[in-house]
Amino acid sequence: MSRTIHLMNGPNLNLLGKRQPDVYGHETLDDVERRCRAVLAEGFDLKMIQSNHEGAIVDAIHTARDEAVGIVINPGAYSHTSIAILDALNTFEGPVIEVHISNIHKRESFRHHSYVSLRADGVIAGLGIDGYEAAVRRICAMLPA
Ligand code: CA2
Repeated sequence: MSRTIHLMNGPNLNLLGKRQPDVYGHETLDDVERRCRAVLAEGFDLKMIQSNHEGAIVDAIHTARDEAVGIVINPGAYSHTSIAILDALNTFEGPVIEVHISNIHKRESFRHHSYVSLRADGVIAGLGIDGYEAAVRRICAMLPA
């Protein structure tokens, strides 16, 4: 039976590839899913989740407690505000990698701090959507057969 990695995206990331290409590029969340599936190690599967709602992301993390072996998460703007998402991730036992498409440290100061980073085993920022692929590869490597 395959082991499932949950790839979660927070608010406004459904617009990826459709607005602000100067900041977030031209590729869509469907492209992210296709590229991440292509780098999955043998025996792993991927489930994509996107929500614009904080509570729905908390619920998705609770579901991941039963279904997922690892989480890749771009919490979007909730990275900088959400203790609820941090608390939920603290109940998850597997590896967690936080991804930001843009380099949050080169942007406004309110983006420099992420609550989620307090839990993340790794943080990737500024690699565009390549960062998601790197995170999926890393989670597979952290969970050998
Ligand atoms: O760089 C990232 O991945 C962010 O998590 C993206 C968030 C932002 O609030 C974080 O500070 C950094 C915003 C996501 C907005 O996504 C859009 C995508 C395309 C068009 C418009 C918004």
